[in-house]
Amino acid sequence: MPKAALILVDVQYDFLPPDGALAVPNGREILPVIEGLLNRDEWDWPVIIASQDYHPPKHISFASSHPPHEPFSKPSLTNANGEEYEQTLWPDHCVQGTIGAAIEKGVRHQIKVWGDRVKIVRKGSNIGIEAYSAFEGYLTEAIDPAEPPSDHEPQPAESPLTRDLRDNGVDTVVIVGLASDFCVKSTALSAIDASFRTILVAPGMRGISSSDERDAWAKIEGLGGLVVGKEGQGGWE
Ligand code: VGL
Ligand code: ZN
Repeated sequence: MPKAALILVDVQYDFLPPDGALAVPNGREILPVIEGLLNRDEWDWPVIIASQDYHPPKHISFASSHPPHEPFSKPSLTNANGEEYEQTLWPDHCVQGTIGAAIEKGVRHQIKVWGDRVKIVRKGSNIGIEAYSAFEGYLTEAIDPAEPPSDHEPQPAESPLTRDLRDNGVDTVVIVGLASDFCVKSTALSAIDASFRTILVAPGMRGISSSDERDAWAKIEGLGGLVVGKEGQGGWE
């Protein structure tokens, strides 16, 4: 029997309309899909991971940290090793300790029912490093947005999430969340790279750009991942 973990990527107020700082179009439409996946009578997840984009103020991905660059521009920046790379700049979002960084309340309440099967993964907490994938984050028990920010350690070579999933005998991950073209995509690519059987539930995600969402799905499928429920095909249950 496959043992599948559910990964809820960044279902946080700043990615949700109407008020999110980086609201993903139609992002709220994923909430009932997630509610269905969290229905204990139908599913029995041994592990549920909820990731949280969790930036300090003045994070490197914020346009406000690079005047005069504007949000959604893609300037080339220089990393700590002196190499140039392209960084998409965002409005300030998911700042540690703010409501925008909090996981949406309904999801928070629904996952609580699963007790210690649930773990939170926080990422993007290093001020100088962008981190889209949940596999780049660190595990925490904290779920309340009022929790003080954690001053996390540098990451070990193996992703803490990979290790935790393997320790729990997980071989398959089912991924939903926001945004399909950034953090969901990156999380799926990490999962494939770490040899997990990787399944994306299309109705449970939305992209910042729907054409980029399509490209992301094609890339993931090309690497052996599965995207179920595209174009209202249904049948993913
Ligand atoms: C995300 C842009 C910046 C995401 C996070 O969750 O997809 N996108 N930070
Ligand atoms: Zn971010």
